[in-house]
Amino acid sequence: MSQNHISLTTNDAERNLEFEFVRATENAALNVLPWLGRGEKEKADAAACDAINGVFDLIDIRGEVVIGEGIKDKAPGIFLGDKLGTWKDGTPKFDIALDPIDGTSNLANGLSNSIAVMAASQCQNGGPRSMRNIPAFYSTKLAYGPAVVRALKEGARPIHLDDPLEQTLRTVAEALGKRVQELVVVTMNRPRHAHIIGEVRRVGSALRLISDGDITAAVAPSLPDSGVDLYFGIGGSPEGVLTAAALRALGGEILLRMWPHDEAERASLLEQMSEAELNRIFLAGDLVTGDSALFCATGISDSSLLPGVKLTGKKATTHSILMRARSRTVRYIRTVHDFDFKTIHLRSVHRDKKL
Ligand code: VTB
Repeated sequence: MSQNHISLTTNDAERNLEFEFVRATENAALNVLPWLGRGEKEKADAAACDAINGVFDLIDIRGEVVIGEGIKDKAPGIFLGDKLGTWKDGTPKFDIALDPIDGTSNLANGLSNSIAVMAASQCQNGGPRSMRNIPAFYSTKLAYGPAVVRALKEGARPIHLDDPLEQTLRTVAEALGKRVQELVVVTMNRPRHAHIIGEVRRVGSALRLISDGDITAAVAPSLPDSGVDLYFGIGGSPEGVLTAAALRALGGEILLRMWPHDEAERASLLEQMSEAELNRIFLAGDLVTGDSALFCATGISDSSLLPGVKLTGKKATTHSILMRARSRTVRYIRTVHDFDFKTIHLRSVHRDKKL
């Protein structure tokens, strides 16, 4: 047991409040169910945001959204700078990152791999941000699990984003005690990934192509039973920061570098930062910097991370994962909600809505 564990007390705000974050993602997952497969991305997103706000309206924290979603999809969302919680004087302060639905298109098409997801970091009033907002729309991301991290610490050949993929696959395979042909690599099915797809196939590792939702994919290699060994691809930058919060708690790693998608974006990023910063490779600890990091997600439709919501008559079962970097405790929470009694708290209705 580390000193860390011993110093935890019941006054630890992060430890007490983490369950409220799960209530929020559960509430979002339940509230978007009517939108599953209905082709209405924006309405689904709005329903998830309403439910997250609805739960936080009851919680005595001062939460500030430092990484939000919505702008990207031009959808209703919870935006950068939004406040979550009651903001009563003296209540604990958190930087919050969230993606009310990661995999909105999947959800709208009734496909698997959608989750409601949040990360938070307890911070000091007026202190520096504890989660870095990466301004590029997309980033290149490579994520692997704790066994690879250990092997690298013990002297395995370092992994670099620009290495030939075959070399990375061999390093990861060796770290995991597998043959490269036994590795499972996940990437999103996009034309921009043609070289990744081609290389993985040429080397002979198994490839799982997903349509959307790369947080589950990038967290999966850090979970023992996910069946995924490596995530590689170009996806959303905010999703990379959320992934980093999870990896801080799981001991995995992400390498992330901004990927301007055209010259105009590149020029606009270079107005905000130097070339060196644009080319910098961020690790999980650079993206989520404080010692406090919590991550939680609730499955909406089935993914490699979590089963989706199961409806049985007037009850629903949700599956969530909740973890904290300080304790590295990972909880899988299976919750049965009884709609005859359950209240779905929403901000939009000043009174609570019963299903
Ligand atoms: C990425 C990925 C997300 O949307 O942002 C993707 O990180 C958008 O990529 O998880 P495209 O522009 O190529 O469609 C998600 O898959 C879902 O928000």
